[in-house]
Amino acid sequence: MQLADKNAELQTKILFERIREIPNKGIAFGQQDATMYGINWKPKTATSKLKSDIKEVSGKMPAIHGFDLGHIELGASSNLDTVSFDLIKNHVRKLNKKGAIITFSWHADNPKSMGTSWDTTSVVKTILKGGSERSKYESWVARLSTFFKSLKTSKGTPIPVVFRPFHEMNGNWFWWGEGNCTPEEYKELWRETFYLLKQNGVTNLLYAYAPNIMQSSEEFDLYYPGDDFVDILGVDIYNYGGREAFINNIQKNLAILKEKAIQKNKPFALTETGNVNSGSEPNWWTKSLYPGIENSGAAWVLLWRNARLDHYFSVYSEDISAPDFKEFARLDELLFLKKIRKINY
Ligand code: BMA
Repeated sequence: MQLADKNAELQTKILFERIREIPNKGIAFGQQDATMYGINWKPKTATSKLKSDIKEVSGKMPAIHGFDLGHIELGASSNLDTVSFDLIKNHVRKLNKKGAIITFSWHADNPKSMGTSWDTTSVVKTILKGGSERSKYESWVARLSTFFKSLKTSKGTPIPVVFRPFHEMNGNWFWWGEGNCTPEEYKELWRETFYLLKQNGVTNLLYAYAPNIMQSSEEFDLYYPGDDFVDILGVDIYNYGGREAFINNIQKNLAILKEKAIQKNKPFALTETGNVNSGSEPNWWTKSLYPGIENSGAAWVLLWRNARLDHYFSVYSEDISAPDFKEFARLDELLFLKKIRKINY
């Protein structure tokens, strides 16, 4: 099986094979920023032992760890959520050593207006080859590349990671999203960014393409940059429409991904999810999330971040869903760090 990056490091190829093996064992559990902060805590120092709300509740560390690179493009020292990039690197190194799998999203600012990712000022065309903001965009990808190349073990071996840029493109909220550029421009943005990363010597990435909830399999194809530019298929789904709709959406969307994944011979994952009504659904884990992902063939499920009490998507020790999470985490199908480590690490 060829990766999108034909010059990928051996470590990158091994990571891909590990990911492909996961569905034969179960589904890996992940969270965004799991070790960076949680409800009412932050790591004290860079040398503190890794902590996570998930572990506090269940005794188990997530297997998949997501981080965001928004503002790396600006040369900033911390990301859009004020998480330090040095601390991210430190945790990536520690987590990689424990056998965890790392995935990065990129909430990049709008290169034209310099507003946030959610600033939908028309911009994609201007950063493609020949566009007025091209040189700025190239300098942004250069900074991104420097970051990826700096991910190394203490012995200097490259740390392979998943990169999931320009996500939820079938929604209209990001500058790279639906209505803010054409599907052709989107695909070109993806491919040109891929080539820039390669030109800059980045060889430790698996590329993940992840729309938001899809109504049809055509919606997946509309923005898909092509089999030669993607390694992992994903989808982001939250429970805005209530329990039944959430379960149906996950089942339907993972079935779409599974069909594509078989055709393309690539793994797939629920790359973002979370309870938007956290704090009010005691049995969300076993009665909402699990029925959606059970036996789906997905490699992982990644819960979004536990930022603060009015913005958290999973569970913490005092949470109403904590007892249910313990039950969920005990299911044989759910794979946490120790089990993932055993998969060819
Ligand atoms: C979003 C929210 C934002 C955050 C962004 C990147 O979905 O959680 O608060 O800035 O992700 O982490």
